[in-house]
Amino acid sequence: MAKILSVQARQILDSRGNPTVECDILTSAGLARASVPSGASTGAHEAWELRDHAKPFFGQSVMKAVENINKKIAPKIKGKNPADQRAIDALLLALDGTENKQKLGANALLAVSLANARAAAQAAHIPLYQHIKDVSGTKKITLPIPALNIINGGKHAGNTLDIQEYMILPTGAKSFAHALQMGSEIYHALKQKLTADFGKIAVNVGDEGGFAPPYTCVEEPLEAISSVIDKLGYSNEVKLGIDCAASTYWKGGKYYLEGKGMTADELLHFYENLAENYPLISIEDPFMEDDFEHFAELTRHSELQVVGDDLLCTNPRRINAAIAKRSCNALLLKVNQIGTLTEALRAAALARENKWNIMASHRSGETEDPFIADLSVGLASPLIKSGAPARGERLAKYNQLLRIEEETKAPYAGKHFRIP
Ligand code: 2PG
Ligand code: MG
Repeated sequence: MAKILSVQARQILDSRGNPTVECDILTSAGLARASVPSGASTGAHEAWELRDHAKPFFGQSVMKAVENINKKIAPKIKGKNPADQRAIDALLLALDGTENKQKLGANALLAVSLANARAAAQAAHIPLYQHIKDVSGTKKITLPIPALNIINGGKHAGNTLDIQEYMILPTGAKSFAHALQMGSEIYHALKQKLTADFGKIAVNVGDEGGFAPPYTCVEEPLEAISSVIDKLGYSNEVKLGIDCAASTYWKGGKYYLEGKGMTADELLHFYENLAENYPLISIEDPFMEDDFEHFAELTRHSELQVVGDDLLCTNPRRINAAIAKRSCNALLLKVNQIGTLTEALRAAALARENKWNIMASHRSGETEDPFIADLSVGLASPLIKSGAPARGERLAKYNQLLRIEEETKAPYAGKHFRIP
């Protein structure tokens, strides 16, 4: 039996240059390391990200969370067997003792929880995705469809687009490698089109590696991306998705798109029109984070995959509320929204039991840790989103999926993809 010999956390920087937490767990089987991502369009109901609010890094340093790991968590988990993820996570939750992880910080808890999963896999001499498959009881692993975010707006870019993410979903690819190839070709063809249309200023990128062109209208990116897909002959294989992150354009009871205020009912109509005019199959956070009712209306009235991100916050309690109200048909799974792997797996299990789709997800502030790649395979989640097919912290996940596909020859989820 492997034992945890030592736990050492430190502050590192994420892809936006902001501090975040990394944790090393040493066992007799070796060193296991994990780091924690951070969002910009964060949901109000996410677990607590502990920041120091002191002078260094303009308040963003995470030395308290680091200290919580090194001084409070480390002595309690030393000597434990990492194989029992539930027991380790239960201990972390008990040490914190608050509903939203406010005492020790969800960033502290998650760094330990994820590093522990790696330590457990190492000790068992199995890959991380295999360990996650075993812990979550997945029957058969698959390689996920990548939802590649190729145009950035909202809080992730310095342009005036209201919609945060425009994604391409190569559902008709033959394999994950083929999906990534098509995604990369579309990305580069779009770069050429944007350069031709606006000059090279338009191909600067946003936080997730997608271009941030000077479009102002919601439809323009859909038009541009569709035309590139058509030109490359991929219109049967590649569909579109958007993440509205609608809480960011909801002010005083109205939704503001392109400067015009809309009621929720008008907005619903607007989305239905988009779905009629473009090959859109997936829409995330179409309404503000507490509007379970309009989410439900869109799910009922459209054939779209309606994904709950800020609505659900990977929180089993909120997922249960959404199930009862039939608010969506897909879960965006972000481990740092909830704070431990066990709770994230519980969220995924709830989604699965209710026949929802699952999209494993990065955050806009990322590290080079590819954990979510293994997570998506171990859970056989039909989808993963990790930004554009460009920038190292985004590719860390997609490249890990290439390796896993080569190693396992597991089937690509696109073949059986359907909208619930
Ligand atoms: C989202 C995410 C990731 P952020 O809204 O889905 O793309 O953004 O991490 O800023 O919340
Ligand atoms: Mg989102």
